[in-house]
Amino acid sequence: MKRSSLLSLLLATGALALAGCGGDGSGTSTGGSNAGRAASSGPKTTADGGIEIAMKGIAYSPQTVSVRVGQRITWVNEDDVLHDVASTSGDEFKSELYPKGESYSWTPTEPGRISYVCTIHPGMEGTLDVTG
Ligand SMILES: [Cu+2]
Repeated sequence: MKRSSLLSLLLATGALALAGCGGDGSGTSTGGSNAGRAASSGPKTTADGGIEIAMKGIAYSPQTVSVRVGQRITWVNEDDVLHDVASTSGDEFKSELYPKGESYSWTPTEPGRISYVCTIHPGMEGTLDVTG
């Protein structure tokens, strides 16, 4: 069992390197393979009224989310690599790195704008607009 977790770590590292090579788009190229995915279609709502943000393709989806104070936010890792969430301005939160299929939840307690990042993927950033 030790061996298979080492293998998945190696795979994750390889995927990360690939993503690093391809992920340099500056936003508005029309020929890009995943252009058009930038438009957010609104976050998923969970059964208890919380909000779900996917970590997919080395990005948060949707990238910017409006939430209310007290509304639980859950980040679900759908990638084959580890991700985390760590706020860089505004209210503070930080998760551990976690693998595909796992999630981290945090509930804002005050209004404000929060910027957050994945600490191992430069450019993987998100914003929460918390309203009272
Ligand atoms: Cu990440």
